[in-house]
Amino acid sequence: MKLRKGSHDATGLRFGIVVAKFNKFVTSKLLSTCIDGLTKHGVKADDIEAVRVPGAFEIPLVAQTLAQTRQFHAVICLGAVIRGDTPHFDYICEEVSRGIGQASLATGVPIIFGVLTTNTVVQAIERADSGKFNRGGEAAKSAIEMATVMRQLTKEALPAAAVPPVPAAKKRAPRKRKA
Ligand code: INI
Repeated sequence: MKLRKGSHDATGLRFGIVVAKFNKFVTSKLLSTCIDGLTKHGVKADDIEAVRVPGAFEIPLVAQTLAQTRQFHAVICLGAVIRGDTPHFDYICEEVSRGIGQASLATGVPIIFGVLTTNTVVQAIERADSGKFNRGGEAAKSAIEMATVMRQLTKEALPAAAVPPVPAAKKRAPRKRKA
């Protein structure tokens, strides 16, 4: 059996980051700890490109656009959605999680879900704190692991000639109409 796994050596890899401005007191912490996490594992500052968007709802479109440029080995999404008194929270959470997943599958580029969805401000602060949950640093680690495992899998893809061709559909003779 061959067990595949990513490594934590990110030397030479390039990362895109999408970060929401909404709840900036949390997302700026997520961003700085994420960048620390990447550089700690060998990523050069020049190989990181960050894009700010208004809120979490806007993350998927920019993440997908970054992925489509094929310039990044992985894209990391950072945001903080904090529950309020209305159902707004549920709409944003549903859209951002679905959108990120869909963008990753559509582009084949790992897109990491570093968006906090919490019931309280305190929970969000704790999760962004590098001394506690450190979700920004965790997102960086997941991105490196996914980028390195995907690189292995795609490098070892069979050449096109080795893949059996899909049989062409047989053409039917047109039916004769009854007079
Ligand atoms: N955006 C967030 O990133 N977090 C939130 O908690 C939030 N709340 O609670 O409203 C939020 N709203 C803004 C939203 O993401 C969009 O930017 C806005 O609706 C414009 O499309």
